[in-house]
Amino acid sequence: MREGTAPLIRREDYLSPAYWIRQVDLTLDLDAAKTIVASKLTIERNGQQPAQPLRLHGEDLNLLRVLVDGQSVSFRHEDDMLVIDAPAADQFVLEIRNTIAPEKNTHLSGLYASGGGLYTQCEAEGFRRITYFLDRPDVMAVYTVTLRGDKKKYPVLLSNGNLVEQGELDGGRHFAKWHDPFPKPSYLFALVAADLVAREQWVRTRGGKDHLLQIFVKRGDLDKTEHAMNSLIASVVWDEARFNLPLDLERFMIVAVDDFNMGAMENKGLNLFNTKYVLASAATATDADFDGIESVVGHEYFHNWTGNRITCRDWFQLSLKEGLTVFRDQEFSMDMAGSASARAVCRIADVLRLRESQFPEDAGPMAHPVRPDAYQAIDNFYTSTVYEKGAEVVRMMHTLVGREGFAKGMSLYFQRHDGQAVTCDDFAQAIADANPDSALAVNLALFKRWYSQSGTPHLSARGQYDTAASTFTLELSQANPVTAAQPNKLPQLIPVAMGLVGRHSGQALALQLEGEAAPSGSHRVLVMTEATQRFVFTHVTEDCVPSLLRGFSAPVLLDDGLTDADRLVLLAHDSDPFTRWESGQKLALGRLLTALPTGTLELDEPFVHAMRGLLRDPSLDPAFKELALVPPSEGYVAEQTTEVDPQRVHAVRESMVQQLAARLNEDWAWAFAEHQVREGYRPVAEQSGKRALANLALAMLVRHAVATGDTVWPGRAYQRFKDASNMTDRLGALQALVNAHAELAAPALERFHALFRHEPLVLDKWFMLQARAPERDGRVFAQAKQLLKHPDFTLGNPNRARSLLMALAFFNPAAFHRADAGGYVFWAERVVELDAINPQLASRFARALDRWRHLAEPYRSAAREAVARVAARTDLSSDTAEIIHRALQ
Ligand code: 0A1
Ligand code: ZN
Repeated sequence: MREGTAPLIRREDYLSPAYWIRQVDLTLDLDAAKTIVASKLTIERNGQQPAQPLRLHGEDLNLLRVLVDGQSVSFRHEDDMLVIDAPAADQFVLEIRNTIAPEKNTHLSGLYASGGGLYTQCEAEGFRRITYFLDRPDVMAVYTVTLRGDKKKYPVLLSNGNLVEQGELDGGRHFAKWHDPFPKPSYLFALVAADLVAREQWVRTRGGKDHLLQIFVKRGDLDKTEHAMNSLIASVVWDEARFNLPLDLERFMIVAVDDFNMGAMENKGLNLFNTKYVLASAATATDADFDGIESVVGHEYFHNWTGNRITCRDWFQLSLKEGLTVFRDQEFSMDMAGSASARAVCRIADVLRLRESQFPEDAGPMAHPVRPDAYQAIDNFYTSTVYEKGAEVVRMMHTLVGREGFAKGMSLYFQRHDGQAVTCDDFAQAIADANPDSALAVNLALFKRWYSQSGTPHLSARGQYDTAASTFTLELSQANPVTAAQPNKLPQLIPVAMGLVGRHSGQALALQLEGEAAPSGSHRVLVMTEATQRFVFTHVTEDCVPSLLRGFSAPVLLDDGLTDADRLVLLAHDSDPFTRWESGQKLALGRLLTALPTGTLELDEPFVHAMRGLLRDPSLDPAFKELALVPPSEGYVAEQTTEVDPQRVHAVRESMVQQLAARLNEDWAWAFAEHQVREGYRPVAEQSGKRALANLALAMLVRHAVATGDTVWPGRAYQRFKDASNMTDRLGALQALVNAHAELAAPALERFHALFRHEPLVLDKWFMLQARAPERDGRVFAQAKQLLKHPDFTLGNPNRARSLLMALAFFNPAAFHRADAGGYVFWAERVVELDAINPQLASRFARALDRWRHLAEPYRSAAREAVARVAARTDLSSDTAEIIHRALQ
């Protein structure tokens, strides 16, 4: 259905529903061509709302029958709603019978077919594509579900909760009946009917109860489920240990499916996962894939409490569950990583993700607060603002009340709201009330501007050391930029974790603020509540460099006013690994930005020396070094400029990488040799750090060799590619060849394809690697266009579509933003093509050009034209129309 002009839904218009649905009894006769849905709903009028007709959501349904208390009633359709006029009683039973066609459902929302099986996706508004319902998260019901289907095609029949009955039916069919005792919103409903096998594991929780964990996959994939199962067990243990939240279900199931719009889905007791976040073996998955599985398995499992037991009152509160659950999965990954240094590496990776996607979002036409005020299509608000910035908001609360205080706040939150559908305000209130003396509680209204104001605050800091007075004065000021739909901004509460590092000694100095009787350690959190504030540190015995925003204590853009010399002090001595890493990034960023106007860059010796020092420093972790030695991405550099010339940014950054490759050539050779993992593959931080640094070193060595006409390192890379015993090394070597445009890249790519042509997730990597290669003379773009026609390419599978389209448009600016506008033509065609198949995916892809205004000419005009061309179409889905029209506003 095309609905480009769907109305705007506003947060301030929230009203509780006119009716509650208390019980749902569903029977589905499953068939890919035509599934019959019989639904029996126990409904109660909500006395708080005036009497009115019952309006149920429905989309793409074929209605057969409606009965109220067993009697036919009159009904009508209004837009997408089924309207039944004033049912007589305050309580009644509504019976509906309708059919749906799963095999025609290419949106992958509702009930759809994938690889011979049937699967559901109901968040946010997919349940209405199965049957008529009050499809909103504050309507919570107890579900009993009977599934009937062909036993050969669908030997496994799953739904939420507990299996209460199963048996045979006539004609080679069978049935299974499931009951979920927990009232839940319709978006958490799920069913699966497919030919699957399961890895199973019993676990005992602290209360002494045994629970069954199951991971269902296609036959042949069982050997790739060990890591997911380990991650699930670790998640169960962690949530109980860290937050006292036990598994509340007799069985917890994960099902992997090839065709899936997102990463995974937390349906109560029956999580559905994109195969990408379940299947892994050393031969087919990289270290990053293993980490991704751990974090997504954790994320979905943690939703069982933060999202399912306590859910959202309305979709504007999405960050209530998503921000909190991302925070929880980030903490989980850090705790799993172990050492302080491995934790810091996790934190840096999280911050990179936030800055690369959320900061640009917050500066463009899609800018919205963590708790949005209005939307046309809710699917468009599963954004990095709601998720990643939302997690930062929770992290700031954690910083302000401390680890113990936060745990207390979480207990209070569950004590107050378990079983309810609530708001972001309810969450913040619980954390504050559990910590009445904290800076959070004292400034709660101010703090909550993080929920209501969009845009990334700019924090600027200037420090001054007074030798005579032995004081260090730090002046902080914030500016909150105007963003889409929010012209007036107020100051926000910004926690600034900081320390002072002695300029000569490199020591962490004791911190004592004016008026304080004694120093309080060498690390503290300054709480900024005004537009400008001054902090005077006394008894400062030495000139010093401020180390600010440690651990990235707030999601802001920091202008620290530091010199290169200051940054070198922090890079060498700061006890906070995040600030240390950031100092190196800022040294590189400064050079890139200075070089942009001319397009030429000549690296200075102090910088090269510092980078060499980092690489050779025996006290640093290899994973940290890898992060520190990769210059800021093209996207991040572009973000720091007002008019982006993507080709210029690319040229300058490439030049920096090339010079680092040349000038540290011997050091890279050393690093490659020193960081080989000799023992068997294990996806642990200690090994993966070495592999990451060795792969970076190899990439640098091959780059330099190709530039100088040397064939030794490309040859070695090819050999390593062939002989690798794990995917991380194999892909690393292949990437080194492809990214350097080495002659051996083509045979290596061919060989890789032949080796893995039956492994869909590995083929995705093959597409992605080619789409993300550094552009040279338009070759990468030409190749990407070619790949569209490859027999293994399809727009029907989201992972495959993403691995080519998103990789090119979001992660390869120089290949995408072409002076001849070829990239934009490609984009417009694909948006339209994809929109007819899968609007959710299309609208995500459409966002690749939502910031066309930020581009320099000639890109800007050409991009605008492409966006306008798509906007002129009258057949866009409401998802895509919303993105396109916002982009032009
Ligand atoms: N709640 C899931 C994400 C998700 C959202 C929407 C989906 O379909 C449109 C699917 C999954 C999570 O946060 O993991
Ligand atoms: Zn989530």
